[in-house]
Amino acid sequence: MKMTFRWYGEGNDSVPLKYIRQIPNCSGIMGVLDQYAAGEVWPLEVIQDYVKHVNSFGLEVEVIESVNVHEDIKLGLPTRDKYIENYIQTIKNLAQCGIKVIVYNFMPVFDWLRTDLNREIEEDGSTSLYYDQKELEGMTPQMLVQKTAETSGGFTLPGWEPERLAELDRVLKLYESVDEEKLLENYKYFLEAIIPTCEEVGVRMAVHPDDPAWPVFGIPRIAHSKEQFDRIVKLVDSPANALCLCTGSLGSSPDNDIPAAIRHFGEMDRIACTHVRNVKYLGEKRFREASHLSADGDLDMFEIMRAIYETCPDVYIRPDHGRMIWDEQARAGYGLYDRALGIAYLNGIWEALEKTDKKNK
Ligand SMILES: [Mn+2]
Repeated sequence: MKMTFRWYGEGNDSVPLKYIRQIPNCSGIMGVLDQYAAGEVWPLEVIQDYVKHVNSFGLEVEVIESVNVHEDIKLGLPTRDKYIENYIQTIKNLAQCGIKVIVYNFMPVFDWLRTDLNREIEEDGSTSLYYDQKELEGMTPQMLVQKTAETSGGFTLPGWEPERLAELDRVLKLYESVDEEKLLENYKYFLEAIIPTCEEVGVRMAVHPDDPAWPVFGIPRIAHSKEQFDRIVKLVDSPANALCLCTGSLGSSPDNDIPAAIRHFGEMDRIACTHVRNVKYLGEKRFREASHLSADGDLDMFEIMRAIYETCPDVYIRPDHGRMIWDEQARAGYGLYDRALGIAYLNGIWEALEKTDKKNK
């Protein structure tokens, strides 16, 4: 496995690359260039400079996240072909700079959603991201957008790009005529167009699960269960059509057995990268994010790491989110301290797996 850390770019992240390099076993970052709106081409020279800069700190960039899919592609509008062409050009440019995996999602309108970004955990006074379906039902999408922006501490949030949300009313209206089957059909069209290029240039597409793992605001969502991912990997049958298995997103629903899902798709060679974190269930469709420790949440991190170790040991891993601890000021979920603790813990599990494995041979 390759342990990595998400980084938002110079001037856009509270965590310097130098600190990331100092986390034990962390060999690279999962990067993002969020100055480009969905549908725009990421220029080759800009990616080259970015990779060179990260490399100069002794870190690799082999995974890029949030190459966002334009809504017109998800909606299946006639204008989609132009945006798909741009997407293909971005794939080629990224591949030329040594990128091996592109993380994206096919969630309409909204990416991940929370009803509170800074929920205090009573036991220890730390804060974490929190979701309550009942609270969400009392809000319009516009209200949630406003609340998220107001409580983000001035940091940009992935999936909450201003240009995407400025169009909220218009786009929500367009989705009234798109159901799950139609969305899947549009998804297939997109994958059929891009996967041949991915195969040619050696890039794997890694789709991120819906978060939370159920539909919200009546908008269709098609990527939050093992059954749905089985359909997705079959849309185009290629190792380049793969998953970013995010344990916390899929795990927001207790119906999903995460170690079993890892084993299933790991054995099929369809997991290109993983986000590993824990969640704590607080009730029906109500949860908060927890520290990585199994005992602090409801996911069994040992079984998760064992499933990775046994079925896709070469995968890229990053701690997904962390709590905000020790009074750190950072982008919600993306502070240094708790994510670094998460890596140390996951490293420990991995070492135990490796050493017991050798003993048993
Ligand atoms: Mn994730």
